[in-house]
Formats: sequence, C-alpha cells, structure tokens
Amino acid sequence: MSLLRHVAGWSFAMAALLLIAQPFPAPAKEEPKESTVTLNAFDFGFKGPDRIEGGVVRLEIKNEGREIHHAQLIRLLDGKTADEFIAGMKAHPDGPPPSWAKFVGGPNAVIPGGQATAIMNLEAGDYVVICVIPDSKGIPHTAHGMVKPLTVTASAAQNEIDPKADVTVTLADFNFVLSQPVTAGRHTVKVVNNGTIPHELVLLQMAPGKKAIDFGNFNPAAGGQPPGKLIGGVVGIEKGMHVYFETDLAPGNYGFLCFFPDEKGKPHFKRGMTLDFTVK
Ligand SMILES: [Cu+2]
Repeated sequence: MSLLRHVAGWSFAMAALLLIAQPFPAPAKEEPKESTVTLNAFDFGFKGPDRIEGGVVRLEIKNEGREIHHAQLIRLLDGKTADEFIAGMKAHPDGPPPSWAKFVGGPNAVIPGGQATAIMNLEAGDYVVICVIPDSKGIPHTAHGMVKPLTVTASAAQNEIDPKADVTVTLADFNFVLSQPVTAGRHTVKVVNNGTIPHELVLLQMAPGKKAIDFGNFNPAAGGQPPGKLIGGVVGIEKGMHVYFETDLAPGNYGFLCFFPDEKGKPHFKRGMTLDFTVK
C-alpha cells in the first residue's frame, strides 16, 4: 500500500466515524477576523498607534485616568488634517463640527479602570480620536489635549467581514429600539442609526431604583452618588451608519442615553432619547 492510499483510506475511515458521531455536520468555527487596536486613555490624552490597517477593526478603550473617558472617531474628508480639525475646534468650541468631519463611532464612556470595545468597518483615510466629555468645570477633554491623529491604511480583503451580532439597537430621532430582550452574558450588539442626524449610545448599569434619565440629569457638582455606572456603548455615528459594541452583562437594570445636542444645544436625552431595560 502506498503512503498516499494509506492516508486516503485513513481519512475516509475518519470521515465515516465523524458521520456516526455527528448525524448533522457542525458549522465550521469562525475565527475572529477583525484586528484589535487598544487606546489607553489618560488625563488627558490617548496612547496608541498612529497608523492602523482599515477594514473591520475592534477598537478598545482602557481608561487609565481618574476621569471618565471615551474614544470618538472622527473621519476627516476633503484632505483636511488633524491640525485643521483642532484649529476649528478652538475657533468655534460651541459650534457644530464642520461638514468635512464625520462621526464614525468608537467605544463610549467608561469609568476609571474601565474597558469597552466597539467594532467598526473603517475606510482608509485620515481620522482623529477625541474625548469630548467635560471636566468638572464643563471644559471638554479635547481642550486639555485629548485629540489624537490616526491614519487608517487600506484594508486586506480578509478584514471585510462584519461580526455576527445577536442583538440590534436602532437609533432614531429621538429614541432607542431594542430588537429583543437582552439576556445575561456576552453579546455583540449591532447599533444602526436610522435617524436624520448623528446619535450615540451610552451604556449604563443603573443603581437600584434609578432610570437612565436620572443619569442624564445628574449634576456631579451637586454631590451625591451617581445614578448609574458608565460601561461603554458606542460614541456618535452619522445617519445611515452601523457599528457594533461588545459587552458582558450581569442580570440587573441597564440604560441607554444619547447626549448629542440638537440644533438648539438641547441633549437628545431631554427629547426622549433614553431606554431602560432589564437583563435576566
Ligand atoms: Cu441622539
């Protein structure tokens, strides 16, 4: 018996055994294809790569500071640079972002020591990562230096497959809709913006008896315990976009909030963009 025939015969025998053991073929186990990029947020800045490969990217934030931080990705169009973005922010700190700056997601706010991940399909181009969370005086962290330029290079073909989500949240003007009740454990959540303007999803683990709106209205300067704990979600995305975030939820009460301002500067949560839900 030649070696080749021997191997072929052995393979056949193995295949027959597998058929007996498994009457239905098991689906091939999918390897995660997205690469992970970590941004270490501190008071006040981001540590991380200046250049990453595009396609489906898992972007992780690790909060090493003593303040709350998030990592908002902004794509710069029309050949605009990070310096131009920073100059524009300084010139018009309260104005809307320029039309050449697009919100494309990122992991949302986590408390000191916290970690969160968002998964986005990033096109090649120039980006900045910013944290617009205000300090105790109301000054956004961007003004303290939390602006990091990021170049995304062209992606390899194998990086183009979106993750499989088991829950979908639809964002609209002005509400959140969950596709189904959320169970305890790990989830990949798809977030779709079906509204006409950018929205975000702030994920909160609520304190007993508290609602998401209580967190929105909470004034840290007035003292007292926060009505909830910031555990991630996704920062702003433009209309029509979708991104993902990963989370691991214990049974309990949770909330979604959108802090993005409307044209009059009123945060969306004050126009009804909150959702309270229970994880069992
Ligand atoms: Cu919103």
